[in-house]
Amino acid sequence: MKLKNRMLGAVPGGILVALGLVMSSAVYAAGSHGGGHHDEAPKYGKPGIASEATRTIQIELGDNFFAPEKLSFKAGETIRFEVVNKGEFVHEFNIGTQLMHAAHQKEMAMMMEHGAIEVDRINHDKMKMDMGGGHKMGHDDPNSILLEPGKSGEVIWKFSTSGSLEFACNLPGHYESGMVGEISVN
Ligand SMILES: [Cu+2]
Repeated sequence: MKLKNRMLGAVPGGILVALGLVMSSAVYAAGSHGGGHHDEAPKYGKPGIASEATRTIQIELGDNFFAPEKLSFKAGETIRFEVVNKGEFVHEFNIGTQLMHAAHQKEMAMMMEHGAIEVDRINHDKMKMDMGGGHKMGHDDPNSILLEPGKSGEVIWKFSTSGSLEFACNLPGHYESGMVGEISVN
């Protein structure tokens, strides 16, 4: 609703929104969204099945940190992450490679520009906005969870191959200010 008003009412706002849409289409076309995830998939595992989880790990999200900051798993292990946001800002827990996080940071910045994610809340209506080509603004990736303050959720992940990964929060500025941790898979 707000967005519609902005586009109709304020010309500069409308131009900014239009630019944002063009930029996001370019990102999708370059394959740094869906394509990128799939290309990197063998490096980082795949969504796990709850009944196969061998361990439950609790992850606390704060402003702006993770506790714990280091995780270590065996290749082939399925882990259930219980994630709770104890901070006052929206945070995410996202498992991936550095490259994937860098790509996701651009998407998160775009979501904030459009008001789909605010500093302390998620705007679920704007998350449903169609960005063209069937891509919704908000996407439900199985390797991540986005949480408002006080909320909790889970990620079930199977770590298939050995190597090093990162868990990160890709909201603007959070990764840089310390919301990144190490995952070593042996
Ligand atoms: Cu964060």
